[in-house]
Amino acid sequence: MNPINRKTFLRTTALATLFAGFSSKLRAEEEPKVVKINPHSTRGLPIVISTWSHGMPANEAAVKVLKDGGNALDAAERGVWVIEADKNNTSVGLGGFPDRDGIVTLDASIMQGGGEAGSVAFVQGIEHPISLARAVMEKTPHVLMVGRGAELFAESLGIKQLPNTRTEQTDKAWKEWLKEKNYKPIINIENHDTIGLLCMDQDGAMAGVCTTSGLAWKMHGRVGDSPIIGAGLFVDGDVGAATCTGLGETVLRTLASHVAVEEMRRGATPQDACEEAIRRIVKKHANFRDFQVGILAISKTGEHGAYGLQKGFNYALYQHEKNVLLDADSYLK
Ligand code: SD4
Repeated sequence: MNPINRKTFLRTTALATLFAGFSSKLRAEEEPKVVKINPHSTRGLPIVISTWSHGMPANEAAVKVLKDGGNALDAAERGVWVIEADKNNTSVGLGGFPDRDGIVTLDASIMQGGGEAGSVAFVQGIEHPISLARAVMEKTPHVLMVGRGAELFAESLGIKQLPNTRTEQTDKAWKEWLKEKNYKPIINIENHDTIGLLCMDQDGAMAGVCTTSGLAWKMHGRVGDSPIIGAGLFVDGDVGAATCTGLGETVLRTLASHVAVEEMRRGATPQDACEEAIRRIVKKHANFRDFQVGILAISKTGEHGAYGLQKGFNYALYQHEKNVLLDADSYLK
C-alpha cells in the first residue's frame, strides 16, 4: 500500500501509532509497486480482482487454478488460501490480530453466480475458513453457521481445528494494546485489510469470496460484514459481483455489496455502482471521515470498478494476462 496514502490515515492516537509501527515495518519490503491510478475499465475474461496489495499473490494463485482448468469458484477459494495461510498477515486467517480478550476469531463467505452462498462467522482454529464456508454452501441446507456449531461441522468433515494461539507478532501487539485497553476500534487503514476476491472465468461463471480475522481488539463475539451475504460480498451471475473491506459495521448498516450489484442491475457501470455504495455509507454516517471502506465490483460483461471512502484503498486486478496493483479513486480526496 502506498506509504503516502497510508500516512493520511494515521490518527493521533496511541493505537494508531502502534498499528502504524507494526504494519509499516511488516509491509515495507513486500509491497508490490502501484502502477497507475484508475485505468479505464476494459472488458475481458478471465478477470480476477481483490482487495489490497495482498490481492496480488491471491490473484496469481487464482489465475493458476483457472489456467489449470479450474472454474471461478475453485479459483476464488484457492486464491485466498494463500492469504489465509500467511501467518504474517495480521488481518486474515490465524495470524490475524485477536479480539480484546486475546482470541482470534474468523469470518468468511463465498458466493457464486447462481445465488449459492455459504459463510461462517466467529470460528476459531480453522486454517481455511473460506473452505468451511464453501462446505456450508455445498454440504448443508444452510447459508451461515457460527462459532462452536461451525467448528463441529468442520470436525465432521475431517477439517482439523488447530490450537488458537496468537503468533509472536500478534501476541506482542495485543499485550501492547492491553496497556491502554481502548475498546473503541480506531479505524484507519492499518487495521482493516480483509481480502475480498471476485472472479469470472473464461466461460463467464462468476464467484466471490471474502475472508478476515475482523477488526483488531473487537469485542469477543463481534461479527463483521465479511460473512454476511449482501454486506461484505454479493454475487449475481445475471448482473455482477461486489465485495467490501473496511469498517464492517458501516457496511452492515447499508448492505453495500448488495447496493452495488443492484445499481449495476439498474444499468450502472461497476465504477458508478461502487461510488453509489460509498455515497450511501457517507450519507448514513456523520462520522464518515473517521473510518475507511473500500469496495470492488465486476459486471457480467467483465468490467470492473473500485472506490474507497478515503484515499489509500488499493486493489489487485488480473485481466488481459496481467496482474497489477492499482490505486482506487476515493470519495475524500
Ligand atoms: C470487518 N470488514 O470485520 C471487516 C474488517 C476489515 O477490511 O478489515 N475489512 O469489519
